[in-house]
Amino acid sequence: MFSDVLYDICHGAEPTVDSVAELLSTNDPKELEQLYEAARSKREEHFGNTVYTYGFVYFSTHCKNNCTFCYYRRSNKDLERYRKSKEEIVQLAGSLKDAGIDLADLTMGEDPEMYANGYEKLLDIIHAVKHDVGISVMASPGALPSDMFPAVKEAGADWYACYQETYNRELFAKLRIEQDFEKRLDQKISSRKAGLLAEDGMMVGLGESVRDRAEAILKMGGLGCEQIRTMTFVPQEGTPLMMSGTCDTVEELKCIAVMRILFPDRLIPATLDVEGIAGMQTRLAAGANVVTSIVPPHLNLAGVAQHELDIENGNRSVEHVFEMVESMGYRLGTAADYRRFIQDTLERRSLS
Ligand code: SAM
Ligand code: MD0
Ligand code: SF4
Repeated sequence: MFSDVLYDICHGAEPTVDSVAELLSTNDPKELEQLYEAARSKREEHFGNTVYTYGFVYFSTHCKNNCTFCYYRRSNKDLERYRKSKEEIVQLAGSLKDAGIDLADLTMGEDPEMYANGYEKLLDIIHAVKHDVGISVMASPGALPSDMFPAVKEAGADWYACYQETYNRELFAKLRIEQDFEKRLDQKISSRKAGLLAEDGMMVGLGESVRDRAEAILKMGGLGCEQIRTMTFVPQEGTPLMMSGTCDTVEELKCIAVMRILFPDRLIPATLDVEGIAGMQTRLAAGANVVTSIVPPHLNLAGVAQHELDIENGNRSVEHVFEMVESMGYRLGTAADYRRFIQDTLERRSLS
């Protein structure tokens, strides 16, 4: 029974793929509300009503990979790609910091130009944003050789993000074609060994089963990743999966809630990159505690899953997001709070 399983898991029973799948399978409105309520109460215990905010800086949309779900895959010739200069990136990150954003997520496709000469440009950009701007930094540059992580840390990154998308190896092979499951998995382990915090993520709506979702949640949390996420797949023009149907975002909300209940002390994003600003409230109500993919308007920056939605109209702007978060009764965590969270998390990790 759903409510027994929920009660047991909330009170410390060891979760299994079966019990997690049971929680993810409900569509009963009353049970869904119980699930979200339980997630909110776990969040409250660990984070109070504080919500952190991340700015998204997609600084190069060039990519050598060909992931079937992604708009920026190399075979998609329908888009104009861009690559921002270090100066532009520093300026962008500076404006995010001045506006009160807690972290700059420096994201790129697997751009060979950034990888050249021992990842020189990438490291230089991370260094400049951390040291010239002074904002917390997440690096999302794709899969790196494992001996690069000390250099990424040294350059000034706090986080390294690399999403497995699924822990079903057959499905992985169809999505992240020509990429190595083990190598991507090891990114989380090697980056944490080098002293970085790590983020893992799963996509929902790409043909995975409910058990696959349960397994991914258990794996991502089990690796110790300090931030875990889920995003609903948004079909992209010019890609092989363009015509695939869309998945109801309630599936993503259930995953958010279950992640929060199982791993209450982790950061969990409410992304603006799937449903824009309209989707923020439901994700926070399901237990998320970080708003990600805030993108300033008029700077020609793209999102990933929604490359345009709510950007130019300013709905993904800092001001708009802050106003809405506060009107929902949350407290915006300051950059100093956020740095303390990072510090405390690293200290706790070195003690354990
Ligand atoms: N290129 C790097 C990589 O793949 O690791 C970093 C950025 S990648 C663009 C960020 C993530 O966005 C992917 O790992 C995937 O989870 C998500 N994403 C990409 N396309 C998506 C889509 N169409 N719908 C939903 N999420 C998507
Ligand atoms: C987001 N669009 O936060 C971004 C992206 C990459 N680290 C994150 C998927 O939703
Ligand atoms: Fe490239 Fe990342 Fe898109 Fe894959 S998900 S095609 S690696 S930008």
